[in-house]
Amino acid sequence: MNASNFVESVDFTLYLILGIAVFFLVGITATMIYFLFRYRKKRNPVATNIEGHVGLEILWTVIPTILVLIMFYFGWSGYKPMLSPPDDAMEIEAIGQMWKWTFIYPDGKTVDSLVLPVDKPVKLNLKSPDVLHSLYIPAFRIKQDVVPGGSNMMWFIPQKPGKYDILCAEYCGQLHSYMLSSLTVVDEATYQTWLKSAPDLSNEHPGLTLLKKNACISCHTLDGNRLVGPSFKGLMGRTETVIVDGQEKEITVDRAYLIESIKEPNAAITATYQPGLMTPYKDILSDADIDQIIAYIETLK
Ligand code: HEC
Ligand SMILES: [Cu+2]
Repeated sequence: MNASNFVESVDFTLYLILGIAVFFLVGITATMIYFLFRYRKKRNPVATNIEGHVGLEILWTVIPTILVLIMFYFGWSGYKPMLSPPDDAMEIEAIGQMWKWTFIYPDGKTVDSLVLPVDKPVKLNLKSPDVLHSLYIPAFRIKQDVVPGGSNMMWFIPQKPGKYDILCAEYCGQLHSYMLSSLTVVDEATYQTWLKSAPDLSNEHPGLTLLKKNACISCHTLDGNRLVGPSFKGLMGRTETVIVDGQEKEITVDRAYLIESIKEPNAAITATYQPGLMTPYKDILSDADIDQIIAYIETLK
């Protein structure tokens, strides 16, 4: 059994095109080598001026046209079903953001790697709050751009239990490679158990949960190390240089500054860091969420 319902048609088309390409590579190379010997100077001392050959020209126009149309036929008939998900497909939001995938199930369960039941059609609604990403599941032979402001989707039927890679196939900045995730296909019963199991967050600070959920920690560390953005460790109360409208300014990090930095990161750019990388979270995080995050940052002394 194939990993997904699209493996067969995509692989067939690939091998068909590869087969035709190899056939011509070998055929043309062999003919060239044969001509090299057959028409070398010793055997063919006077060059022949060939004016053209209507029959041959028709032949090498018609045959490649037919071959290209055959490739198109299989390419198109394999691609077309990818555009029409069945009505009973389970719909999951798939959010690609710098640099993390987030999947939201119909019941609100939010995870960073997919678990799906075998033999059930699934439709992923692809969203990006920042830049262009591309959701790619190589084993399933599917890939689709995730366009900010757009509403692309992809669908498939997982057919074989197992664990498969999910990648971002569109270079989306420094930590693009962090967008490696996974898709685990399990039987229905295991899936139902998994769906009901809530991750144990009892000991986790709600602010930390938010930092994880919103992928803040793909750019900010909690341990003092510099990543794409400044570390959250010891951030509250720190004196730092920020750039406001091109002017350097010394500030002491306080609540108001943190709120502004999260809502409007480009209002004041922390010196030595790149502007424009962090998404403004003013429409993404509620004030209560931001309160939790700041409360957590305060604990990182
Ligand atoms: C794509 C990378 C990226 C993500 C994701 C990101 N940030 Fe940032 N952040 C930056 C960069 C780069 C800076 C420094 C430049 C600036 O001030 O805008 C920064 C600055 C900050 C600052 C100011 C730090 C200082 O030392 O002045 C805070 C606070 C902050 N981010 C919080 C967050 C929170 C909270 C989230 C998640 C909701 C988040 N960031 C997500 C890249 C990111
Ligand atoms: Cu990406």
